[in-house]
Amino acid sequence: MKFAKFVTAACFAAVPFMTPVALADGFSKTEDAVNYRQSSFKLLSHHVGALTPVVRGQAPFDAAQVKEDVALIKTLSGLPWKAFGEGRQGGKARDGVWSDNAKFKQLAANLQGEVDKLVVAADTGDLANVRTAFGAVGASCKACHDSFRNR
Ligand code: ASC
Repeated sequence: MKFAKFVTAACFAAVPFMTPVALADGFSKTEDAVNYRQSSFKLLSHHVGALTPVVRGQAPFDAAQVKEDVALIKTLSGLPWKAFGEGRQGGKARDGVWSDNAKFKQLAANLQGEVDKLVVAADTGDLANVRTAFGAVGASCKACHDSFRNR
């Protein structure tokens, strides 16, 4: 084997040993997973919070702005879940996230189902529709917090 080829082969052979131990979720440390999910929840809560005064009639209903917030809620509500993998305990997450994982996943899926309905409601441009769908989204946030989030 030529020297250059040998060096190349040796380098590739070393790759598995150089890669930081990463679980299948793509985070190299649990702290990164906790930061990822907390960051996405924070942004999610910002855009949910932006709609709260609108559905309460305390801020004007701007259908285009609502659609923009709802589109972000749709994207953001899909993000945190991959950061709750095996061994990623931390933050305000209760142990139940892992010990009762089927229920946690069901509640996460419920949220995403209600958000899909909110997208449809926002597309109608009708505040009453948005109000109803938004209420269900909020209820699904709360249902999961009540079971799985420490105060
Ligand atoms: C929010 C927010 C939550 C939910 C929840 C709904 O705006 O930050 O966690 O709504 O309070 O019950």
